[in-house]
Amino acid sequence: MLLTKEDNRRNFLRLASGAALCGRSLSRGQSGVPPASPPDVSLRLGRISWEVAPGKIVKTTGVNGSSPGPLVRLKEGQQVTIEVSNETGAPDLIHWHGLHIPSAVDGAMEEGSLMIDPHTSRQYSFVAQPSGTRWYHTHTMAGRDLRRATYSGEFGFLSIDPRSEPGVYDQEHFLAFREWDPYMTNGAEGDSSMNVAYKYCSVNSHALGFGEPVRVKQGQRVLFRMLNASATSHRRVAFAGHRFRVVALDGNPVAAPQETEILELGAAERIDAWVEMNQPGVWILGATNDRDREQGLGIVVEYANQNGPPRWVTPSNVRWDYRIFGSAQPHSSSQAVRVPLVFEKKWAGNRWVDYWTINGKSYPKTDPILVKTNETYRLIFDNRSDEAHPVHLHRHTFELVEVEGAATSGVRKDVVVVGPRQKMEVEFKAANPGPTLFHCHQQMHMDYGFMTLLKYV
Ligand SMILES: [Cu+2]
Repeated sequence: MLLTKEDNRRNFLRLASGAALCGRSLSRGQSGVPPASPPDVSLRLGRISWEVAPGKIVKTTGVNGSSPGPLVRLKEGQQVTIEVSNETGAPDLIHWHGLHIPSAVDGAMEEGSLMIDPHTSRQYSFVAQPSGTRWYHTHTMAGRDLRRATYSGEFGFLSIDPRSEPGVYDQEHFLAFREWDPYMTNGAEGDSSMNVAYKYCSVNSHALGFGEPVRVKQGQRVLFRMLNASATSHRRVAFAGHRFRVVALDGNPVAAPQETEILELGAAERIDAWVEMNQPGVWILGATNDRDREQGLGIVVEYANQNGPPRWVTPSNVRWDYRIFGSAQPHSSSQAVRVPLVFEKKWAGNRWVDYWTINGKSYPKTDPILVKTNETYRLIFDNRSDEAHPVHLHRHTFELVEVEGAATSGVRKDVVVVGPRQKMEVEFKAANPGPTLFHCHQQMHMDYGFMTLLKYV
């Protein structure tokens, strides 16, 4: 999806006119029933196949014939109706990730959103908020069926433009980091539990060097809106010859924008970063891990009038730390109700998938987190496992307030990676009544117990 702002607008308009046609055809034959108002956007889930890399065909399910699906571009505060039709052959539904919307349309069955039966459609109507880089994805369960859930290609960007457009960039590109053709494997280093590996990687729908490059001109400021759309993998990303200026995490502007050499994204995390194009050449923006990059996880950035093979420069080993984007001023919220959440792994046995627990219990037996409207809560994450967990809270935005004992503020997110054996604290205001899912976004962790519900009482 390498589009300039103008292209995006055109793309969105095309989408909207297609949607209107679809809405009319649906009301046909229902005499006596007033036709539903036509949706603003129509998304069709169905089988797709395409050449991700030379000679490598991926077969999966996607949206409107591709993966990622179309960019859905909305205006903050806009009332929108999105129709999703399901031609995947199995019950499905779509979650609008990072939005503050009612449980019934959030797109998680655990919250009460309805499944879309095969060969039927459903409309999701909501007010688009808050502004920022959001995304949509299927929210089904996969278990060991790696054709399902976030292993599939059923996702796309959802970008909500702020009421006041800051737009101080020359180009905007949406980049989704992805893997394809998942398969079950034994974990590494004597760990005999089952895990997931992949055959190919891509940025958007093509492997490194196979799709269209990002074409830039010297002196341009280019905004990259990046998403780790992986079901299970954590990513470190660099742009050879350049540095990123990180301006937003999970779509939310950070207190202290910073220049960085490396970006790190857990599953479902987003980073908005500018790059000043001041190193003419042909370069690779991609995974720092050589094997992942060789499998396709990267994209070529080509300056005008430059040619030759794209260059990669091995970056330093600098550590990723959310706190550099925050303010050192501690968050002043002594009123927050503390909610301790301990994450542990239960080894299930050789060639079995491990179970995950929150405070000793696996979903659906986990204890719900009870909240009162307009009170502030501090979730205290205590990861007692050796794996990182990108934990996600639906329908709310939280603020990081403590990372490994150090206070911070001004970094607002909806997914945060709690590192191995790490402690982290976040706060949020319970201001969106309705059942709310909290879970690890690593699909295999989520499917095997790492989930609970937050309930307004
Ligand atoms: Cu996890």
